[in-house]
Amino acid sequence: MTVPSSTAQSEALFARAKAVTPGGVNSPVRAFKSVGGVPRFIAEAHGAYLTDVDGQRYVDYLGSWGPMILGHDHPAVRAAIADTLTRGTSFGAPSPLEVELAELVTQITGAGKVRFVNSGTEATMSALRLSRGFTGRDYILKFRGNYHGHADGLLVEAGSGLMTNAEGQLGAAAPSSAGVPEAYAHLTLVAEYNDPEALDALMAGRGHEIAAVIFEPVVGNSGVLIPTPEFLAALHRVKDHGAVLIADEVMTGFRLSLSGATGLLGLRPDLSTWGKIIGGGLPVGAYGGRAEIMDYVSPQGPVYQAGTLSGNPLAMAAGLATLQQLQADPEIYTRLENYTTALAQGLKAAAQAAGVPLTVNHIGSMLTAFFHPGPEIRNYTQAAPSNTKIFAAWFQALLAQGIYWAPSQFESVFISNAHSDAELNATLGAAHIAFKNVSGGVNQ
Ligand code: HOZ
Repeated sequence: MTVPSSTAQSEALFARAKAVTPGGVNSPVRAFKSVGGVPRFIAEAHGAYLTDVDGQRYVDYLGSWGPMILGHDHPAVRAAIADTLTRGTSFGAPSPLEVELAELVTQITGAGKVRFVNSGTEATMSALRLSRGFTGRDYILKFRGNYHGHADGLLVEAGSGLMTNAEGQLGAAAPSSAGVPEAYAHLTLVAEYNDPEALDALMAGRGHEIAAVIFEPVVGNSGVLIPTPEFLAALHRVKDHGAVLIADEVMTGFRLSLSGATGLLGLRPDLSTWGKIIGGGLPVGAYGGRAEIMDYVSPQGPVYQAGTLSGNPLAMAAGLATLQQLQADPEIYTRLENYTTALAQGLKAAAQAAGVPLTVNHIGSMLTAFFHPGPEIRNYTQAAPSNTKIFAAWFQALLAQGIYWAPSQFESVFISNAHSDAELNATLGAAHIAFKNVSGGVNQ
């Protein structure tokens, strides 16, 4: 695939953006700080492709960081939004589509009740307040390198953009962000992911103080990390201590299976949080689970949470259309997995041929290629020493060949149903060249 080399329009927009927006972006990883170069400003997206403002076309592996499981501009989603648009855009009063989406989400996930919000951050923040209100306890427990959005108490040893600081160096301290009071961070306990003994020990000592244990059932924010069965069993044991178990399915929900990681891995969380796919590319988050806990939410119960645009009809329409498409064609998940497995195998073979150490973690339609010899990467501590410099060079080599990978070593890529053999072959051909390009730097 050939790509014209101009980035002039993106450069001009980035310069304008930097004058009026911190770092020129509305979410940090988009600025390409850890990979260098000019962030591409996107003009449009269709199917498996992004087109930037300079007219360059890329096979898209961001999928808007997860929501676009059907591919961009899916006809059914576009039609649902267009139809809803003819009746208004926001009412500030209940409307039919939010009932319909809530019925579908509870039916698919088995949640007793669900509340819609506008982002994954709002969902996790609200689920934690609810857990504190329900249990009367103050502490929460999260896992090192898991990322649950940017609420104060969750920016403690967090993953995603917090794994690479401005210089592209690893930076993990507790708290992970300026502006988070120590007093808030103090209420967040942190354990290592995939360490059941450490979790059991922590719960044995402090379980009676802990309102909630929140976790990514498959981690996407330290790169992809897959839980062991032993760790999942230990997670379920936290309920014996009266803590609310919260599965953060913002990335994995409706992606790893129709019923998310919960369905795929046989999880039994008390509460779950969703985002991304549930809004079909429009801003929606949600939290839900056991009805006796959810009934603590206002106006039924004493835990307050509200939102002007919550249940927005356009967003509900996009989410509903997306979930209906997924429900109607369960084979989608097999196709996504087959593509991802072939991608993983092809990347490993190309890296090996070029002499580049690589460990690929993948599950369903999520994948991270760690520039790390492995043999396995199961937690943040193991992922952190990955070679971010070689990753950056490899990312740029892919981009120059029309492949838009996630611009950070510590993120997942997301495959969509619009990705076909043509995109797979183009990607592996480009990756082969990219691995050769970077192989000289491996031992430096
Ligand atoms: N924090 C997101 C990835 N884990 C990136 C969000 C965005 O830039 O859109």
